[in-house]
Amino acid sequence: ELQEMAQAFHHDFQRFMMEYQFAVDEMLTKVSILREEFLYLHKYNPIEHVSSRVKTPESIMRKVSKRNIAPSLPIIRENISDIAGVRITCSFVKDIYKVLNTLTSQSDLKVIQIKDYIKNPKSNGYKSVHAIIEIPVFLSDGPVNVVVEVQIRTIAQDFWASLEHKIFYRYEGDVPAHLADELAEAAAIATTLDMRMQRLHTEVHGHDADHDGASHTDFDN
Ligand code: 0O2
Repeated sequence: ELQEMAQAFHHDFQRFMMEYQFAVDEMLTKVSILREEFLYLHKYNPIEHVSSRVKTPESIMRKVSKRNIAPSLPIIRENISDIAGVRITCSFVKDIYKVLNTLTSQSDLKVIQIKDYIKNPKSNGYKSVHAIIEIPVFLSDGPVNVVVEVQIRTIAQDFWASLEHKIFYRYEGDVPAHLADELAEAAAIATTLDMRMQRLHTEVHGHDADHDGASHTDFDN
């Protein structure tokens, strides 16, 4: 009987993890279509890089224990929104909102929450836009809605976040004050760099490169 229970649990867990992987695959297809279409319409690519991951069971359990929630699959599904993650890196801040708006207006997606850490940076200096999105995945016995966290950031914000993440883990969350200060300063420099790069880009390409999504003339031609 115990073995049967273990088998059933194993089956449920495998299926749980697979659903998140499929959701990532679906989202990656959407992002790749957007990227190619943008390039075709505007001869310009707003997406620099795309990466993805499904959280490991260890990392999921770490969050479960940190949040003090019950380690059951339905409760985890309900409470942890970044099991499936897609990260989109853009050259310019304007492109972040362009990509965000195009993606979140797709009719098969349901936007659960937008966390705009560019408008409201975290106290450590972290900047990115997070979109918590529900995407349907079609399995043999019907569709399931799966939550994916899409993080959209500039190259400079990504550079900063990856170093901060390493430092944060190195000190197990207790970053020494002088490092925290330097990180905050580096975040401010990254913001200045993003503004300068955007200004240069606009000066060279004009506001052509700024319009939101596809203009009507693009479709009419
Ligand atoms: P990993 O290794 O990327 O999976 P919480 O996750 O509890 O801090 P919340 O509200 O549950 O916060 O989720 P939120 O704000 O959407 O953040 C989830 C993910 O965003 C994190 O996942 C990071 O990837 C990224 N993130 C958020 N804040 C920071 C930050 O201050 N610095 C860096 N470098 N990344 C951040 P994980 O699970 O922490 O890590």
